[in-house]
Amino acid sequence: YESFLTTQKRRVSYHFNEEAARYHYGVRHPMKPFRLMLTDHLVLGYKLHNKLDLYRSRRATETEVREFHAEEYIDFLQRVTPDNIKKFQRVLPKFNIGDDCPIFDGMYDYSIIYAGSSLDASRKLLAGQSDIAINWSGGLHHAKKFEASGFCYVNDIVLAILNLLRMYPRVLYIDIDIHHGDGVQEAFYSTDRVMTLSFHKYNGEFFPGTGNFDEIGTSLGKNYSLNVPLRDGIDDESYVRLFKSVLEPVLNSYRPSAIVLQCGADSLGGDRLGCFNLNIKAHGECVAYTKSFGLPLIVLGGGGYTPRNVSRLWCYETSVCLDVDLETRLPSSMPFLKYFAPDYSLHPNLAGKIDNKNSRKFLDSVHVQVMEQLRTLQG
Ligand code: ZLS
Ligand code: CA
Ligand code: ZN
Repeated sequence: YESFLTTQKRRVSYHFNEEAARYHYGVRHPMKPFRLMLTDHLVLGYKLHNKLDLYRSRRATETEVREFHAEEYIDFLQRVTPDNIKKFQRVLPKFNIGDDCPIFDGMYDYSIIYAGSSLDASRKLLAGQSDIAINWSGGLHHAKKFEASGFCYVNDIVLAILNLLRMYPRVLYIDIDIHHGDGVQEAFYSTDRVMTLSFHKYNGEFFPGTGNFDEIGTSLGKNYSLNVPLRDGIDDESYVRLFKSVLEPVLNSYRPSAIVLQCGADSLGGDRLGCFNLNIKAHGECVAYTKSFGLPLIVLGGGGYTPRNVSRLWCYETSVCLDVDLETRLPSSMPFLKYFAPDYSLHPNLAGKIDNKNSRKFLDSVHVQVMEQLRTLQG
């Protein structure tokens, strides 16, 4: 019966408000919401829309955003604009506004749009109307209660998880963005109702600088925060093996009622900010493996700074959620097709450009450390 459940095709809902793609962080800024439009065109080009429950999501309300964020911070986000920013000069450092998190036109509107889609995704799961709910515009894992951080203003992940906790006793959060999921970890650091598991590049310097093994949680949350720090250049084989070998025991010991998976695309090879060697199929295999346990699942976007590869990845991962195979050759009648030149392929080779600094010995020791923390949890 169980295998019937997991091989059954699952109902997939897709939550998107195309307005999210229209905002600009600034000309030199690596975060390009336009990548969401490219993703949507690929999903449409492959005719995946016909197989999804498509929802144009609504904005998050002020009350919803306040479930996590401080009143003073939200008041500030609502009021500040590029035109009146001078009036706020004194409080900008306090809210961590600067080059990474600039004040651009419609910044608050953009934030409540992507957060609204994650909230819609959580509601769809809670209502039992969807098995897998996707929001590629979400996954902004660095935003804190009192401040913006790393291109993130409102933490849509925390808001969605808080909503899931109304019904589900335990939620597992998995983060495969190349950056540490610090905002989500911090929000649930002292509770055992959310386990956070982030895979990321770590050397103490790489943004945000956190995510070593010793960040395990406090009080009731002790050992419910798991970190998998990695070095430059990790390849498909090692990453997928490590991901599976960690996730299986995590699921068996924690037994979550639902999973939230952040699929940051900056862990792909060839990313403008990243330094891993992953191909699209390997990244997608992590999604497929997570899905194979048959738990209610929210799938979110996140980082990803080479738009042509971000959109290829998230379109492919949409197909993984749907259990449908896609032609490797991209659909020929599609706006923006020129972005995918010269290969026009869903699976260009993205690997091999960066030296792999993760030796077998290092990865084995990473695995051992995570297993030891899990053992403490059961004891
Ligand atoms: O996880 O490394 C940093 C912080 C700095 C260096 C960059 N300067 C601008 C500020 C101080 C220490 N910030 C990172 C943030 C990475 C956020 C990842 C988000 C996510 O993927 C989830 C969505 C960073 N890396 C690269 C940049 N910032 C960056 C590169 C280029 C530019 C242009 C615009 C702005 C200033 C020049 C900028 C930031
Ligand atoms: Ca991560
Ligand atoms: Zn990232």
